[in-house]
Amino acid sequence: MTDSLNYLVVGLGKTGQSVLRHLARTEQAFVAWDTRANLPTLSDLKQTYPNHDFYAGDLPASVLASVDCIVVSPGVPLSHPVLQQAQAQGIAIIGDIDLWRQAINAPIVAITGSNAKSTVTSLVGAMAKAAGINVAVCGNLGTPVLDELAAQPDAQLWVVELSSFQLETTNNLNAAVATVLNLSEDHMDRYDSMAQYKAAKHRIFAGAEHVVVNLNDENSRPQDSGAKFISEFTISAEPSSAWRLSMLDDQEWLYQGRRPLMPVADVAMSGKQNYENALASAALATAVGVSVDAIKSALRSFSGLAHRCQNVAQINGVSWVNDSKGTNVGATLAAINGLHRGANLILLVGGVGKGADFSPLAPAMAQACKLVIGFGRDGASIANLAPRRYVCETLQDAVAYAYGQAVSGDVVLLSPACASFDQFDSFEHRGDTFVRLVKEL
Ligand code: UMA
Repeated sequence: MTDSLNYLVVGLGKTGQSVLRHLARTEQAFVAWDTRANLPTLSDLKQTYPNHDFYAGDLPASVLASVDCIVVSPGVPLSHPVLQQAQAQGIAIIGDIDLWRQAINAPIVAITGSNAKSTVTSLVGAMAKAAGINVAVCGNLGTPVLDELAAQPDAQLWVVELSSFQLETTNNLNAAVATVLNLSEDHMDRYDSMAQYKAAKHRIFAGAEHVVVNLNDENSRPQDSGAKFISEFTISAEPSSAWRLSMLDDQEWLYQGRRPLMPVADVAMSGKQNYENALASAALATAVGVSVDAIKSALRSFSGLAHRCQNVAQINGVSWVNDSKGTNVGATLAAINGLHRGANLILLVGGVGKGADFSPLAPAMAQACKLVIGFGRDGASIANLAPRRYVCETLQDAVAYAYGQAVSGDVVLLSPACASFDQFDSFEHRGDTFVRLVKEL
């Protein structure tokens, strides 16, 4: 299939390279550009696509004149002067999500939020799999959608995690069901305001048939989505129409409205934030016809994702927990609230703060943490908000100091509230380093 457009692919990381593969597979014309002058993959890319032009660093002014459509990677801000100029010239700007959307017909479960979106995406995928559905699970959590399309052209259902960056360039997603799980400050180095960040997230509702709303976060509700169906979830017992948590025979249960689903003790993941994730996932899966039995079976076996409140080790009665994916204030708050029993946490924070306001962490740190250890670029500015604190350079220093301070019953929690790029390649690299340091203790 060829639509005779001439594409400019901007950003040549995971997404950009998946776009190149897709355009090559579908025999479309493209040139490609990365703003990084010393792009290490440039010569490999030129070899793989010898008939296409590649640019690194500055883009020659003549290139835009021959381009019909620009496919932008999520990490490239639309405020980039070249993209602004392209917009002024009327050149269409899209992302990989639009290209993928044009190529598929199967229903989409679309998930965004500031936190827990990878867990919910994976859990909904596990529920669909348990129902015997041929499901594709991809997006911001790892595999670019166009790579997954190549791997699973016959998928019967798409469960996709979308970031605000991806949603900025996504038009008319028309999902079968869509949700904004929650909203808290993140990426304030990219957005001028929370309103702008929220507006990007809410693009997920465009054309959605069904929306799933978090009753504990008003920012989760679409303004006027035009959706035919709305499901609601809450970690409270009311209202009785919602997916909710309530008591039954002295035990806490997940409820679908008035119908008891299963005791939380049978859910493989623990912690209140994970029961909330279970309710959101069940609501989403139900919206696309997944059976109650399949939902329950997945909840009994899905034990969570690496780097998200993952139990790493128990040493002399001290639990060590890796929440390296806690890259913003909301995620770290959820981890603190889910894990503390009194003031038994030793919290490790720091890295690249992305311009965030850390003050919402102060009450939780005062109440739940016996000690807050700051490391990396912005570690001190977070630790200084805590009454009991220690500031050091590296994660290694932080782990060693925590080891010296912890006593039986304590939980040492790495939940940095920051991105990792000052000292690590990625949150996975940071989490893996933490796991290695803990194993070496
Ligand atoms: N680049 C430019 N100019 C710029 C910025 C970047 O040319 O101004 C180039 C870089 O030099 C690099 C490439 O773009 O070569 C990187 O592209 P990218 O930053 O869009 O990242 P990808 O490798 O394509 O990965 C993206 C997501 N990353 C971001 O949104 C920053 C990945 O999410 C996602 O897994 C992947 O697509 C597949 O869909 C990561 C992430 O941190 C996990 N997401 C953020 C989050 O979850 O908070 C949004």
